[in-house]
This record gives sequence, structure tokens and C-alpha cells, in this order.
Amino acid sequence: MVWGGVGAGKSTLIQALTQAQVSRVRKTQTIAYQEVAIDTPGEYAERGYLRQSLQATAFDARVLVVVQDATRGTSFFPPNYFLMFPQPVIGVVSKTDLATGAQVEQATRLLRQIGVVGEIFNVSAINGSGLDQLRQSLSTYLE
Ligand SMILES: Nc1nc2c(ncn2[C@@H]2O[C@H](COP(=O)(O)OP(=O)(O)O)[C@@H](O)[C@H]2O)c(=O)[nH]1
Ligand SMILES: [Mg+2]
Repeated sequence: MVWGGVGAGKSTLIQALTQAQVSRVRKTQTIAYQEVAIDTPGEYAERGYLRQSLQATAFDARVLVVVQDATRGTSFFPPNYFLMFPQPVIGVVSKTDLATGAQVEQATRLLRQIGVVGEIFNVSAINGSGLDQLRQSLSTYLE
């Protein structure tokens, strides 16, 4: 199950992980089951009262993937939010093709602050960097 704010790159990441060709993704309107992934709307993550429906959906998930846009210096989740889940929680710093090293480090810190205790992968869905490592890690959780 993929979590993150509006425009973090969740849908694009799912497409990059599951399809050969990345095309333009449409705006995610609702919680959507896509192949092995559960895609979620960023609006649900950003608003506390909508987050509850994500928490209910998380029940179904084997692993939670939290996407932080490397070009944004903020996260919408409360500190230690992801510690409430019993599943493994891993992080993705997205859009590394657009970011400086310092921005990637900042995004990593944000993920740690919100309780992402698992591995963190720096990826670009556009140039493909980091995707193999992420795919490899996910396959161990999903086998
Ligand atoms: N440069 C770059 N753009 C990206 C990357 N991932 C997503 N995007 C762009 O970011 C925007 C939001 O992506 P989307 O997948 O819809 O985000 P979502 O709201 O989290 O599902 C789109 O214009 C994507 O093309 C990336 O790794 N690099
Ligand atoms: Mg989306």
C-alpha cells in the first residue's frame, strides 16, 4: 500500500514498478487496487479526518510504502504516525532526478520523523534510478 501527499509520485511509482512503459498518470480519485499495489489519493493522507479510511485499508496490506517528494521540505503526517502499524513500513524518496543531495537527505529525515523505520530508497520513476533495489525489497515482502 502506497502512502504520501498530493503529487508525491505514488501513482507514477506504481506504474514504473508494475509496467514496462510509464505513461501520464491520471489524478487518483479514490483508494484503488492496482495489480499488487494499493494506490491512495494524497488528499486522504493530508487531512486527518480522511486518513482514517487509509488506516482501515492498511489492514489489507503486507507492506506500507511511504513516498516523500524530494523537492518538498514538508510532510503531512504527524510525528511517529507510521509506528501504529504492525506491518513493515518502508520509505521512498521520489523525484531524485529533480533534487539536490541536501534535499534527498532532508526528505529522508522527514520520513524518519513520521515513523518510517524500514529501509529508505531514493528513486526516480522518470530515469529509473533506485527502482531495481526497491523492487527487490518489495518482492521479499510480497512473496
Ligand atoms: N521528475 C520527476 N517527476 C515525477 C516523478 N514521479 C512523479 N513525477 C511527476 O509528479 C507528478 C505527480 O505524480 P503522481 O504519480 O500523479 O503523484 P501522486 O499524486 O502521488 O499519485 C506527475 O506530473 C509526475 O509525472 C519522478 O520520479 N521524477
Ligand atoms: Mg495518484
